[in-house]
Amino acid sequence: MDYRSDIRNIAIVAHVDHGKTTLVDAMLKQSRVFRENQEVGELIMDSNPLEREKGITIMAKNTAVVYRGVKINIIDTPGHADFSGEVERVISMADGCLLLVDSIEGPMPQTRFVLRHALQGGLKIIVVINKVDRPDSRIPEIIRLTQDLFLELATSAEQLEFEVLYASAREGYAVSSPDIEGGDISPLFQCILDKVPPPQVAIGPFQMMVSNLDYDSHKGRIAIGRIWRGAVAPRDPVVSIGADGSVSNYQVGEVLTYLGLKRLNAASAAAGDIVAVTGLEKVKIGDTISSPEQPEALPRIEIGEPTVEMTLGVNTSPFSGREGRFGTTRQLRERLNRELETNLSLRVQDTDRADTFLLKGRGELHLAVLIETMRREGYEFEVSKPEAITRVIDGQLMEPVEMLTIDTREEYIGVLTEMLSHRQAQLTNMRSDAGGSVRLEFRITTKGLLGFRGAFLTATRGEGIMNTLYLGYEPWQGEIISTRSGVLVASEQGTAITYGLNNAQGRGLTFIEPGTPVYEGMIVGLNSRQQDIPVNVCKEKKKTNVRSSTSDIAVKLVPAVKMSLEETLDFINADELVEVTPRNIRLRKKLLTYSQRLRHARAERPVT
Ligand SMILES: Nc1nc2c(ncn2[C@@H]2O[C@H](COP(=O)(O)OP(=O)(O)OP(=O)(O)O)[C@@H](O)[C@H]2O)c(=O)[nH]1
Ligand SMILES: [Mg+2]
Repeated sequence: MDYRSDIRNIAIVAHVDHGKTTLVDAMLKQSRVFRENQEVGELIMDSNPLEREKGITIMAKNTAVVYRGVKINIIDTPGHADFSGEVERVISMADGCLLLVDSIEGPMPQTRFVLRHALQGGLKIIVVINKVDRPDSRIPEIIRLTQDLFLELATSAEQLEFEVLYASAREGYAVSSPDIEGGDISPLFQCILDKVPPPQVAIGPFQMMVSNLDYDSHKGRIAIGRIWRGAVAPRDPVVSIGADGSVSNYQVGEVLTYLGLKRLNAASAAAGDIVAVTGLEKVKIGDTISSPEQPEALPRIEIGEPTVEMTLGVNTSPFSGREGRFGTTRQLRERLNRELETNLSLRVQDTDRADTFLLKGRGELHLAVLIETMRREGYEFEVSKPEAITRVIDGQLMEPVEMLTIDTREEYIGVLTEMLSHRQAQLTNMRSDAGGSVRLEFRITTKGLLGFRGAFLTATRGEGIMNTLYLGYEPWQGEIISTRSGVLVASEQGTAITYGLNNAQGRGLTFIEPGTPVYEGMIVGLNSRQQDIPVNVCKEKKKTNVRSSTSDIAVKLVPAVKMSLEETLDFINADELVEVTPRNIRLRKKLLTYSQRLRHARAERPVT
């Protein structure tokens, strides 16, 4: 074994929003990878449009900077629990990691998840207490909580001795002690050089693990990963070894290395570096690329199992085919298969209906992001309510269980525990401080959590943060009865008008504006009773020759309740669907006509 003292490979991991991507901004800007006066903005690595809109990282990405002649390959990772698969996928490329901990929030559920993975992977960890510029920082307490977390998760005594830096990613500095005035980010670079071990390299024929894929219209498929042994150059003959051990022959096109936001052509690259190679048309994530002389597979990447599923099928609404560019079974299948190549924690299965697929993911957001991406690409389709994935283990029905952590104000404890008791949650821990803030921890089934986020935000009037951590499978705890009331269902096809909507508002809340085209069976509102109510929102006022009063002319409608895609997934019941097109998101009953629904309800009713 040898070392590459000119390289360090690090991953940046943390709970959501603790400042990973902002820290990468500071590292990029201060290592002068940009031209003078070049406008680069903020959250540079969050390059995907949905990432920019949501303000969160969804996909792990590579970049690199050079500090004092040493190249630091940096992997930015997502902190949201639904994208945990991304962390699992890329962590093996790194020898060290920066564990960011927010100086106010402290260690959170996902901090635990990523730290556990990093420790298991044997990574050297540098703790970065971030956002120390904030006046309400609780540094000594956060350090203590972080130490507790290490005590709980460390697999060896050595791992308990970790470096700590204090940083403001946003203001671009890091210091070794909270008493030191902030300057720039160089203490962080220096710490990485000093503490993260340089990559070990094996001597021998070329061997690389593919951890990511990219596409380029000119270059074709690009395989990204770390070289473990030997070296590679353009036009080298190589083989790729697939999951089933099958071997394919290729010739390398280009070899690219990272610098800032660019990928540079290299004459060759050697073990220890993270590179991108072209020319391997069918290679997959997890495959090993190696020299034909010694084709040996590296251990494959292990990704946690999905916990939530929903169906995605061809749009069967009366408006099908009007708004999307792609929507046939074949087009949907092709698109989903393409997604499987990079979205490792996603699963797609056929169902007993040829035009419907079963999608399995790591959470509602994981699936919602895929749906939103497809809709923007011009696809239309329908999806069902997300449900927790049950399994039968040793003859027993099991379901996923999660830890739910809530940070909020004391006054909401009552309403939250009441809501959660209906969702099969058990309070496991409660801590409050003198200022009236409280942290609650619950053990809850994944099915109990589905749809809770919206209710939580309403109940706490935005004064709460909730986070979840997947714990494992436990025996089935029984059905949860839906507490949602019935919906208002359009009884006729046509265009909604003010008069009809005003009538509907007599029965409940409405979801659509006048002028919206509707079809029979489309959900247009929510009522306060248990049953669904059919309403004719296209109904016009009977024409008479006499105007009875001026109030008839200017009916004032209550503004429509608008839901985001994620909210609609939370909202619908098992007998309902969300119709997704590039232009609209509609809710509908699975059975469109009243008589169909009635017949179905009669057939379902137990015989007495
Ligand atoms: N005050 C302050 N705010 C910061 C600092 N670092 C990041 N932020 C803010 O925290 C928010 C989240 O920052 P991101 O860099 O997107 O966090 P992240 O960890 O990459 O988030 P995910 O990738 O979604 O997990 C942004 O609004 C940042 O401006 C800091 O040092 N000080
Ligand atoms: Mg980020």
